[in-house]
Formats: sequence, C-alpha cells, structure tokens
Amino acid sequence: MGQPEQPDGPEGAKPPLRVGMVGYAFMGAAHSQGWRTVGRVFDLPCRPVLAAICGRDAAAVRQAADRHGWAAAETDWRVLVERDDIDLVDICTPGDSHAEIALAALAAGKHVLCEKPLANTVEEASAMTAAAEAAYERGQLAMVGFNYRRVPATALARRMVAEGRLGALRHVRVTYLQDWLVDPEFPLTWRLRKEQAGSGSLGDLGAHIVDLAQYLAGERLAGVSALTETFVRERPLPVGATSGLSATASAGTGEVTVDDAALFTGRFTSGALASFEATRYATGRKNALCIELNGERGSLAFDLERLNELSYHDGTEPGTHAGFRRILVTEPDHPYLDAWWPPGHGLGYEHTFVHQARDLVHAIAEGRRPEPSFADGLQVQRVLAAVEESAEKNSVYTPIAV
Ligand code: SOE
Repeated sequence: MGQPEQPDGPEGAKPPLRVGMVGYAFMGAAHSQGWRTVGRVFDLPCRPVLAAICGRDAAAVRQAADRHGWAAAETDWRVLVERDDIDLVDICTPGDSHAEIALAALAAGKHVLCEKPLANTVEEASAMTAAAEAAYERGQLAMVGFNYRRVPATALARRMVAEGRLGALRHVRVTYLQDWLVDPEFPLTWRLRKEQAGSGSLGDLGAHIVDLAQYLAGERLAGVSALTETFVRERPLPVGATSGLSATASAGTGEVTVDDAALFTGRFTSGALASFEATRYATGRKNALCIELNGERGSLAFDLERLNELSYHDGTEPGTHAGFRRILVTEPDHPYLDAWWPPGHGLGYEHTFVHQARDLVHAIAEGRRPEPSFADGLQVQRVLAAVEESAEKNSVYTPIAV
C-alpha cells in the first residue's frame, strides 16, 4: 500500500491528523471529499491525512481508496482501529456497526467521528456516550455527523436565534422529504431492515431534523406525539441477498421491518411547539429539508434545495415595508465563507462535510468537546425512541427520557 499523502507546500510543517475511515459508500465518498478538501481551504492547526479506508470487499475498497485518495485499504475494521498510524476513526457504516466500531476505536486511543444516527438503540448510544466521556479524560474527542448544522445558512440562523432576533420561540416546523421508495419494486436494502438500520425514515431523516430543530432553537424537546407507517411491507430481495433474510423471505421477497414515514409533534422545554415530517414517499421530493422558526419578534426559514439562502422576517419592522427577505449567505462574515469564494459564489451539499471536518480538527487541536457530541447524539436517539413509543400507543404524548 502507498504512504499517507505527502505534504504539499508549507502544510508539511504541520502535525498530521491521520484518518482511518470505515465504509466507502455514499457517506464514505462524502466524508472523503471533506477530508481531502478541508486542509486546502481552511487554515488548520494540523494536516488531515487520508491514511486508510476499510471495507469488507477487498477489490471494492481498493478501488475506493484509489478513487477517493486514501493511502491504504483494509478489509477488517478491527485491524484499522488498532493501527498506530491512525489518530482518528471515521465511521461511515450502517447503524448496526456504529457502537462496536466506536467503542473499539475509543478503547484504542483514537478520536472518533460517527455518522448519524449515533446508534440503532438508546442502549448502544448510552454505552458510546459513556465511553466517549471516559476517553475525553484521556484527551480523545468524539463527534456525531449531523452535517446540516454546517450549512452556512443554518449556522447563520443559529447565530441569529442566539442573538435574540426572533425573541421567544413559538413554533418550529420541519420536513425532510425524499421519494426513493415510492417504487414498490425497489429492493430490500439494508436501510429497510431494522436489525441493520435501527429504523427507517425516522432514524435516517428524522434524526437530522430533530437535531437541526433543537440546534437552531437552542433548546431541547420535552415530549412528542407520533404516527409512523410502513406503506410497502414486502419488497424484492436484493441480488445476492443471503443471511438474515431467509427466515422471512418467501419466493424472492422479504419483509420491510422499519417505518416508511414518521409524523410527529413536539413540545420544547420552553413550551414552544414543533411539527416534524420524515418520509421516503413524498413523490417528486428528492432531498427536500425545509425548516421554519417563528418567534415573537421574527421568523427564519431555510430550504436545503436553496441552501445558499436564508429567509428572514423581522417582525419589528413597520408593516409598510415588512416581509420575508432573502439573505444570500455568501458574505465573508457568514459562517465558513471567509475561506471560500467571493460573495455570490455559492456552496453545495458536499461542503457541509468539509465544514464538519474543519470543526472537528479545531476541536481536537484545542482539546474541547466537539458539537454535536456523542451526548447530543444520545439525546436525539432518546427522541427517536419516544417517537416510536408514542406511535406504538397511537400518538399518546410521550416524554423524552433524560
Ligand atoms: C438518505 O437517503 C440520506 O442519504 C441520508 O442517509 C443522509 O444522512 C442525508 O444527508 C441524505 O439522504
């Protein structure tokens, strides 16, 4: 295998932060882009190095290493986490392996970045959080990858709420709509099996909007009332499907064991009310995350399909000239933007992973807990568990366990 990426230019003087990634599908590609780019755009206290990527299929992970710029390829994550030339383990696998990989990496003295949701159960998330707290005392840091906090427009919205521009919060309204499951012939992939994914739209999309709503509001949910539904309960087995499905598979099909859609309302600790919708059946919506916050003095609205923009209504303006105005979030004093292009030159989805890497690198260099921490990820897991509990009781209001 090749050597870790050699320093180019003055970067070579900075200490390396050697990253080992587990997983190389969509999130593996997105995180690779983040690690490859971050040191070339931001002035960092150390130099991220793409040291090794890991996957079970030797040929596929070797191809991924070449494509995404990783110096080495591994086929056993247990070997990767023990390598003494790895400082940080980045977990980009399905949720059923997050806990075992994170616990092993923390025990091996590594920093950890773990994709969302943190785990498939509250119990796993609790164990990961306890291990991360113990590792923090040893100087190790752990972050969960809620990347939509790192869109410049959402980071600006957070800044504006914290400055009090909305005043007391009354409503948060958030939807995350996709449509990739509308076709009943879409195969029974891992995201549709509870033992691998933990849940369906709830953990995949709902986790994002629960975290984003709480992050922007600056407060946590106290309780929820929920409905969930699985619209298509049997799907064709993927080509080559083997273990774990035979028990339920009839001729070529298998049971969907997760939710297809989740709708829930919530009450924040301040009394503000929230509504959430996460679905993979919103025909025509591809990756449509929209959030709006209404306060006594104003409102903010964000649409992921127009992610360089933030809509702001200043409720203190005289009615004659009042209205929602569009803030083009590309100014150098907007979050993250001073490192990118001149005003008006927008960013994209992939840049949220560059910003995520930037913030984690700075947290590591400064020895402080990154946000969102594993404890933040655990709290989101508790909200998801309350949603499932409420849905099982026909929307009975269910407090969030503390
Ligand atoms: C689901 O399709 C998905 O890939 C999520 O898993 C990601 O977290 C989200 O950013 C895009 O959609």
